[in-house]
Amino acid sequence: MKTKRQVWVIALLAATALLATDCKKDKDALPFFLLGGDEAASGTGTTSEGETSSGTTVSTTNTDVTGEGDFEFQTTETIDININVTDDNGPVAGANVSVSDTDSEETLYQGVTDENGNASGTIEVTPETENVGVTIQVGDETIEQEVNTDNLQEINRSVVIDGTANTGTVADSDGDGVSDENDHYPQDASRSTLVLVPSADGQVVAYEDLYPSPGDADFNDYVVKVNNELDLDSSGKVVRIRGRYQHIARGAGYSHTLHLTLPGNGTVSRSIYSSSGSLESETSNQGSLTAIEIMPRSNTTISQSNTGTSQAFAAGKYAEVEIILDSPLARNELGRAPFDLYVKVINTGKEVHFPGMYFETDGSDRYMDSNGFPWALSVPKSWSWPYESANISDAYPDFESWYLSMGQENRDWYERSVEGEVFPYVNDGALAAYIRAGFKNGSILWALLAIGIAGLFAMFVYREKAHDS
Ligand SMILES: [Ca+2]
Ligand SMILES: [Ca+2]
Ligand SMILES: [Ca+2]
Repeated sequence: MKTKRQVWVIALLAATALLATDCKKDKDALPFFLLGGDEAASGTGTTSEGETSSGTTVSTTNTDVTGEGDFEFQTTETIDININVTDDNGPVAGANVSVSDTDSEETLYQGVTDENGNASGTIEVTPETENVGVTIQVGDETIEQEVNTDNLQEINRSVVIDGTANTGTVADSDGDGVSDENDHYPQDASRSTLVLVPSADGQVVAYEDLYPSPGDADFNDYVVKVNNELDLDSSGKVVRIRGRYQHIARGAGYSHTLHLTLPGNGTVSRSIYSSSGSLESETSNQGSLTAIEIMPRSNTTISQSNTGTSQAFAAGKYAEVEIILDSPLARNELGRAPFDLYVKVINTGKEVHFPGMYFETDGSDRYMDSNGFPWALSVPKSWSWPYESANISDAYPDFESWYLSMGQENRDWYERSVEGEVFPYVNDGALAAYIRAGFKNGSILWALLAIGIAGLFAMFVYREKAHDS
């Protein structure tokens, strides 16, 4: 019996270990060989040979740049893209370059090479995105490369096609250079690509409102669920920005308005809806994109705080905003989603922004306290904020190591909360999405398989035991 019991214990341990290894993109957990691109950081690059979909030889010089990015408490990262395509005749114009998440298959960037054979832009990824696929389409030939995003700053690839690239003719109804097949707006030459930032699941943005005094760090004073999408033109520049902003918690005595500042000028259309979806107001303005009001006073946009232990979640009002830019903007001029989204505290007259945007004359960050702590935080997908007065470090045990390591450790800290410390916002929809993502990357499948094996062993041991007695 002793040996069988040992086998049973090993099976249970194996199952537990498999269940515990669902911590994606924790850089310490990555084997060394996946941390590619180190040699590229020297600037000399590495060249490798490959083939297009139809067997033409292609050589790619890789000068990708890796390193730690600026830490701005925003959990997502931006990566610049620079692709150059040439063949025996020199630069190849009109090649379609796209970048997508290899797991979710969401499009992160698309642009067409110019007369110098260059396509450039910026992508934004959450800790969920481990690898991106770079696809270059020239006529009916396709070149595909997969890149690991860990600590990646830039994807720089020079692609040389052997012989003459067949640019062929493809259907392009609006003539913007992006084929109908790849064009999200096939009848609109000003737009080609739709990108959901930081991903299709949006993000939760939380503010502390006692600035410049440190707050109680419960990150529930003003909480908003944000979904942003961008329209890119055929060169990969941003031409429109849309956002849906829903007020979801107000654990505060103060009242606030929510604002957005973007570079340049444009036309802003805003609709405000009740929590049940009936249209309450519609406005449209043309001009500077500084201090756009996204949501009116917070004491009128939600019916309860959603921070008390006896409350069930009740959603607040939401705004749908579309901004049509007067001139296209490079994606990296916008920064990370939700961009410069901030609250204005009516009672104190102070604004509360993310760190990394505004600096004092001595170079210090206006929105980072002396302990390196922020007043604003953004988390991908759904997130349950702490109950009133519950410190975020107590509610999320890995939060502290994440911020003390400047975002290098426990990048998925927000997925592990302490029961009884956080308000139950994460709903069935978000959980179902998480399980679907788990099935897609196989981690949940493996865990279920392990539970199954452990169960079989348990049954076996039980039957043996029954047999023995
Ligand atoms: Ca087109
Ligand atoms: Ca188009
Ligand atoms: Ca609070």
